[in-house]
Amino acid sequence: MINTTRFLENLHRLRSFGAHGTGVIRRAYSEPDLASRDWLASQMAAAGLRPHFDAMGNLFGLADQPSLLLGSHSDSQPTGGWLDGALGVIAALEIAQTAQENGGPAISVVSFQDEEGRFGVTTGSSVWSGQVSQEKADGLTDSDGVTLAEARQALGSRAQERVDPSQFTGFIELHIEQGPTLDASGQQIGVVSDIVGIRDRVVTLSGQQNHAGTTPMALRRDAFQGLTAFNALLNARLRNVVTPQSVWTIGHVSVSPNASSIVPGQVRFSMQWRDGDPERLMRMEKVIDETLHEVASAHGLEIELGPLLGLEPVEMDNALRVRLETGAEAVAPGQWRRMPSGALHDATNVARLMPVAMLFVPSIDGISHAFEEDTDEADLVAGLRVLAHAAGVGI
Ligand code: HGY
Ligand code: MN
Ligand code: MN
Repeated sequence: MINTTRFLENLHRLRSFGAHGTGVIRRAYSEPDLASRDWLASQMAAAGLRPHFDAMGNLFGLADQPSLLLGSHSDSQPTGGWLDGALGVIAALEIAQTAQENGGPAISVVSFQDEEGRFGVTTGSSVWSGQVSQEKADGLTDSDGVTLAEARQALGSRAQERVDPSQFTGFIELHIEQGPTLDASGQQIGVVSDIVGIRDRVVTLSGQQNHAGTTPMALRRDAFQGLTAFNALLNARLRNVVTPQSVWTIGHVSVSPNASSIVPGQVRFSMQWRDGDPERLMRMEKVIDETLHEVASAHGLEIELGPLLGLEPVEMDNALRVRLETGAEAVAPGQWRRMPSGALHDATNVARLMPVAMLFVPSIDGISHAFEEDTDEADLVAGLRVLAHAAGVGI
């Protein structure tokens, strides 16, 4: 029998690593991230699985025969919520533990590393799936200029060889929705139809740092003014090529030298956009590039573009999705829907290797990537039960 008390206790235990108010600060490779992974490894061993870290720090709990793989990630955003990723990992652990107690079926568990993109986009599963080579990923930097190669040295002797994906028959990821749809409709479960695609790159605009009192406005090459002009123009122009599902975000900005009496000489910012249609992603890219060049020329700025990172939209596997839908109807009759995912997930990368499917539970007020992120306990347990159904583990 699924033990919901043990499941909720373990979810709160994982929350204690890097706890910050109601949320967590557990960036990939940080001390709380590695401490939580060591704890997870001990829990995997207690569930009869063989814990195994690969060179990226992806942590697998391996069954000793071919198995379904369940899980998600346990790293967090710089200021993250307690359920993003954690729910899928702890639910997987509970189902593996129950399967061990029931004498089967074989279930393996994973917590991928750096899903939250300290170094890019879903970095750990990108490397495991072959989407990005280890060598290329190692050159990626975080917003402080630390390379992935440097950061992953913190794994020390944990790091071992790549896990062979051919031992897994499929992958199912339980996650919070992170948006408003289920909460607003009062439904308990979302069965994912497809996951949107994403593009993400760092842009640097460079002008001339100068005195804020003596430099006439007309002579300035102010990088921050360039960024604000770019943002306003981009918002106006993208509206011609997008749908209500398209999103774009400038989420990280670093102004240099960031002093009140200095005309900013440089601004470095993240430019991210997402959509379910690969062609629209390309059209958005074209608008972004043209607008950048136009603004740079008008403000006397130089442009430097970081590598364009991205993942294509993917559809979920039909057979696994139907297993989740059958489970959803059993656990929450009439209280579930099929829906796309606007958030990125490791499942996108894993789909290169095996059939994948995902399910969501509601996020209260649709809030995520924030300390306030939360989900009703009844919904957390409903998600666990649907996952158990789909995995064929007695509930
Ligand atoms: O940003 C995302 O969609 C994911 O939470 N990493
Ligand atoms: Mn997540
Ligand atoms: Mn996230």
